[in-house]
Amino acid sequence: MANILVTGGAGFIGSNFVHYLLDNTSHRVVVLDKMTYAANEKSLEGSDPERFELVRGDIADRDIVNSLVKDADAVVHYAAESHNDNSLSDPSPFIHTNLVGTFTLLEAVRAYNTRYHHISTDEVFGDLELDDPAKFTETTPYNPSSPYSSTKAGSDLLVRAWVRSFGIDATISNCSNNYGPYQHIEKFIPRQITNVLSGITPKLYGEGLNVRDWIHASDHSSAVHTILEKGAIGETYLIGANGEENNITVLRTILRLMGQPEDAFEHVVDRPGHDLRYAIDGSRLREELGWTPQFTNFEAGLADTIQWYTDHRNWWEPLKAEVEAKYAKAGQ
Ligand code: NAD
Ligand code: TDX
Repeated sequence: MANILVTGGAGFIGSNFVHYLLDNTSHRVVVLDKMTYAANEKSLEGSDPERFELVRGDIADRDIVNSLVKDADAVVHYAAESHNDNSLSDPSPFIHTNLVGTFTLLEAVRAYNTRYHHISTDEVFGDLELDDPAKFTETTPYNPSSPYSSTKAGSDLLVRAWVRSFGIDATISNCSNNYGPYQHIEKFIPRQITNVLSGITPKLYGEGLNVRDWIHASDHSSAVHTILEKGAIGETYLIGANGEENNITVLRTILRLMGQPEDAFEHVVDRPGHDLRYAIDGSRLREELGWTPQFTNFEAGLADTIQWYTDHRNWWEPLKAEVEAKYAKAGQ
């Protein structure tokens, strides 16, 4: 049994990972989370208090970070400002959390010689053309587009430098777009599901031809756990499940699964600088570490996710009016 410190464990992917660890290992889990607008304490309800603790605090706060890292056997770093649209309206929290926060954690794991796994995104590579057959690999050059993705790219480069200069025990993973339970309703899939459930017309940016490579959050968790246990120190692994779909197809599928006409949506103002396509070549993780995803049928995963939001109105309904008011101001 080990003590695992999970930053950002009250957010979407972090809370899925906490449930994964509690259900599949005997580890003790401490979550450090600032409880921003993106966090939800309800996402961690039911966690065994003998093996789980939630600490409210900022990853850029050196004292709290040092006190928790000192007692941890490993740190898995999910905490971030994560939404591209927010980074376009105010980049400053992205600099603070994604860059200064990551720096603070790196200094702590360096001081206490602690195993560190860094969670990142495929958006650090920029985007691919729609008609380009290429996919991102571990050697694709960094070319981020937005304030969000540039701060994630910067945080990855800090980790690489701390490995090279100070010899910290770190691994990095870059994952594609996640979907599943506990995702904030500002994001594409849960926004549209909860729009339908609230009687609001779903909103598609531009023509909706942009492609995202979808993976279920539960598969992301099993991949991170595999890397934590078997990954080579200093290495980067891309995580993906061959889930490429364009946005209009995803939206039509959601509408069909929810018993609505497939054209019951409206086109709204496009995202400035909108990345065209992301696609992950995840063969290294599969071949070297033997990981495979469980959710290989995207439509079945979407149906489960629709069911989860239908069954958990009390989780998202209090947030809905504020999220939609913010989008309405931007014409989205
Ligand atoms: P999220 O926005 O749902 O959750 C982020 C969590 O971090 C929240 O609980 C928030 O309170 C916490 N947090 C923010 N600032 C903090 C700070 N200064 N100190 C402590 N806690 C803080 O994000 P998510 O979608 O779950 O993403 C988690 C991680 O996964 C991020 O690093 C993100 O870049 C990465 N990622 C996300 C996706 C995706 O599709 N959502 C894909 C690949 C990688
Ligand atoms: O209402 C919407 N309508 C719409 O068409 C919203 C919110 C989004 N979109 C489009 C924009 C994107 O092409 O859907 C696609 C997905 O949008 P988001 O859910 O905002 O995700 P994305 O910008 O692709 O980034 C996500 O995946 C990579 C996560 O938010 C990041 O944290 C992660 O790094």
